[in-house]
Amino acid sequence: MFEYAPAPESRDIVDLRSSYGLFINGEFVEGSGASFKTVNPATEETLAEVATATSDDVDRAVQAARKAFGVWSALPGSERAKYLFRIARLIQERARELAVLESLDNGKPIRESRDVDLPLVAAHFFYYAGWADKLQYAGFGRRTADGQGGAKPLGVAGQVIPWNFPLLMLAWKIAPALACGNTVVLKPAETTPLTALLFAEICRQADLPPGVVNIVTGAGETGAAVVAHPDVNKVAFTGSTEVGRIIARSVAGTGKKLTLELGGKAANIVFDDAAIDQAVEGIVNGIFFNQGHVCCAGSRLLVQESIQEELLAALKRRLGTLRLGDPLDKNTDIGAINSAEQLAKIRQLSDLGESEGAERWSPACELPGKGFWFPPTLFTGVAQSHSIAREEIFGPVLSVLTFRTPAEAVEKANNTPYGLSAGVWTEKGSRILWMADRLRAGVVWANTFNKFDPASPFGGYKESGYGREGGLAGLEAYLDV
Ligand code: TXE
Repeated sequence: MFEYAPAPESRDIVDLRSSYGLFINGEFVEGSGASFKTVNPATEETLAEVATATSDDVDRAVQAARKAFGVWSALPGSERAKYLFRIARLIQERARELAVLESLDNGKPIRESRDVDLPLVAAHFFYYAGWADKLQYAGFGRRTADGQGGAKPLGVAGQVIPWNFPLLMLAWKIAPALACGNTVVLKPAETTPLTALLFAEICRQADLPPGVVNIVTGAGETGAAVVAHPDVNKVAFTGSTEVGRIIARSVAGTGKKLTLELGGKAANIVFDDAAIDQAVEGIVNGIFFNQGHVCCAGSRLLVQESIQEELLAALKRRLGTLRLGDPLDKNTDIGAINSAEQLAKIRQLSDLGESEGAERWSPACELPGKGFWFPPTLFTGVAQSHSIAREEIFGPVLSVLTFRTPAEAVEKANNTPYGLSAGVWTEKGSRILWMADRLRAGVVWANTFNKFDPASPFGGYKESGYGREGGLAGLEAYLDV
């Protein structure tokens, strides 16, 4: 049978250099630490050598940001907006290049980086550009003579981000910080530094004043140096709960403001009156989007007992149609796992699921010989006490549990130390509101999942962290009122 197969997105669009430096004070400079390799997780080939910033390099970056803060914070909001709009437009102009580079470095399907990540990245810069000259209307203090409102920027923001949405997490952090008049030292994750460095080039292209954005690459020690620097006024972190705890402890008592966006173990709850086909699409999107490397992934499926059989049969049929493979192929649904370490964690937790007594199922699926891959996986017969029902796997692994009543669904959904998101599938509007009131989660999606909008605040309850990113609430994290 003839199958339509469009050519893979060409990697030639990316001007990949063999080595990359740090971006400090508007210049690319060498790092003082030993460089590290960033690899393509789909092939294990080295993409580039990247500089490691030592604490001395971080100090230079913070000093540059401190100096730039005087200039940047004194600009009228309308001027800062112009830069942010310019950056947003440049992101749109260079979107294909950024999307291909993101897929190369991260392993995510090009369909996602091109159609989800990049449009959202640009949207965040447009959205916060729009706020830069309207902060006085955002309710942050009263208007002052300079028209900037009674709220003041905090100073230098130290931002540490993860590898699952490298450019989008950068946008979530940098756009609101800059709109409010702060300057930034950002550390991308060590397995995905490349799009942040291309973003640095875009800052230059936009003529952003030197020092307003600084990018320091390296591993956890570089992140820790950013967090610990005494001249950093605000710390924003997205990553593991474990590192979030370390950061919260190290920041305690320093007067630095802190926002944390940590792990999750979200429940996707399907009631017996839900539109089954629609719910199946939402479940698939909820856990297999971005290989399940999503903090708000719907990694626990709670299905009402009476429709369990029907729903699981439909879900298995759908999983059989997912295509795993080359992230640059436009037909690919599931790309590569980001790193060997993450693959080992997914394998270990999945094996544990089996040994604890849950039943494991995957569709027939050939894995490429090289690179880091894991098939879409379903566990049924999962008890709440099982590790796979409690721990964040951060991979394409779904744990299925059942419930009988709405109250039981709420109880099971909330039975987790996390509280980032949840999904509810039902045709009954009143039930959606009833559930949303009771679910301890920062976001509750109804008859959809993984929907994002720059105007909507995002963030967690409980061990998923504190503070909000996005929307008006996202500005609050970068202002003193
Ligand atoms: O995260 P880390 P890892 C979860 C997910 C995943 C697990 C481990 O469950 O399997 O965490 O991933 C920097 N001070 N999430 O090990 O280590 C690090 O260099 C300052 C959920 O990759 O938290 C990177 O830039 N910074 C999550 C960033 O922190 C430090 C996304 C995140 O890395 C540091 C990622 C330190 N002491 C993983 N140690 C989400 N919420 O979306 C490390 N870093």
